[in-house]
Amino acid sequence: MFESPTPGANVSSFTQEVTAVNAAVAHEAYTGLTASPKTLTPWLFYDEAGSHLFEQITVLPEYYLTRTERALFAAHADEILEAAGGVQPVTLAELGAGTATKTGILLAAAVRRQASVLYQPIDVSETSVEEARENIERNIPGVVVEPQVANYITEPIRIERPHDARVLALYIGSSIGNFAPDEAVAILRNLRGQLQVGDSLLLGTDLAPGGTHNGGKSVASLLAAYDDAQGVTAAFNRNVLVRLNRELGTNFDLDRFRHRARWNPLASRIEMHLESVGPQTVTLPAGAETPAVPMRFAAGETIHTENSYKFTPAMIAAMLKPACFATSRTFMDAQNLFAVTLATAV
Ligand code: AVJ
Repeated sequence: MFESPTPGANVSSFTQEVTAVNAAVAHEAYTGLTASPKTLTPWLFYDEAGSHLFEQITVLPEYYLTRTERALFAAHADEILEAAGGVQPVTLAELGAGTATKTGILLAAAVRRQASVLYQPIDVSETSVEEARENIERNIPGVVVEPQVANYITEPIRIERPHDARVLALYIGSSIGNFAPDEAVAILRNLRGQLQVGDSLLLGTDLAPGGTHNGGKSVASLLAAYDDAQGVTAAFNRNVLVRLNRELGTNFDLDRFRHRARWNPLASRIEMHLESVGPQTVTLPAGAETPAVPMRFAAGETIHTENSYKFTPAMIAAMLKPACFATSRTFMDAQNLFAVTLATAV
């Protein structure tokens, strides 16, 4: 899904990076939009405007995920660090760190236990990890930040281990929810390859509605989190079309695609779609190696833009086990909306 393009030779690294991103966007759009059913991959959401819209989503009243996870970190940070480190110092490494806003709670707990903490944020976005470095180093003295720019899906990652330290790897924010079960296991296995027996993983997952583990979440409230009253999530979803219009020269008419959030109970996931309001044709212009393609949409036909998997405790265990992790503690809020699982590499 996250295939990395081969950048051309003899270009500056800036041009090379921009060219590589453009090629990846073109590749994803071409393959996804000529497939049946039509799909786009969720990483396409996160251009500058989309990243800003996502930040707005995290503070919406309907979007309980971010604030619930943050409260779990605040309540259990010391216990998490104690379990991960024991008598040893810890280093924290984070997949998909972004700007690392929630991680500060855990890093603050780590510097209470040891004089200096190495924090290794790993993210595809260089600007995000640089922002993370500035925020963290300014606000939490004692933390040394070593950012790594890498796509952890397609590229190898490298986690450094200062002498005697335990690694506490973070994969939080329900980021793993964007991936199908087999892809999720592959990501955790890749991470596990950098860890030693006894190191830890802290995994943040959104919980499924219903079920015995869950009292407080209805399908209706889950759907509201992905179709908010202010329309921020709708704008976030449609922004992918804005991006394709700008970067690839497609001619999507934004008024003719509706935001749809659906609960798929069999797959245990929220699906986001963009639904064509009537029959229409959109042109995907010719690319370097692809001809111009007319994309025909029937009335009601959708582009499937995102999956957001919702987990039961059994699903979390089933994902960790084949990646050689064993659950040591699970933290949930009083309403069982969100789970933070601390697992040990075995
Ligand atoms: C960033 C993948 C965790 O699935 O909740 C928010 C993205 N999509 N609203 C999620 C998202 C629509 C978010 N993740």
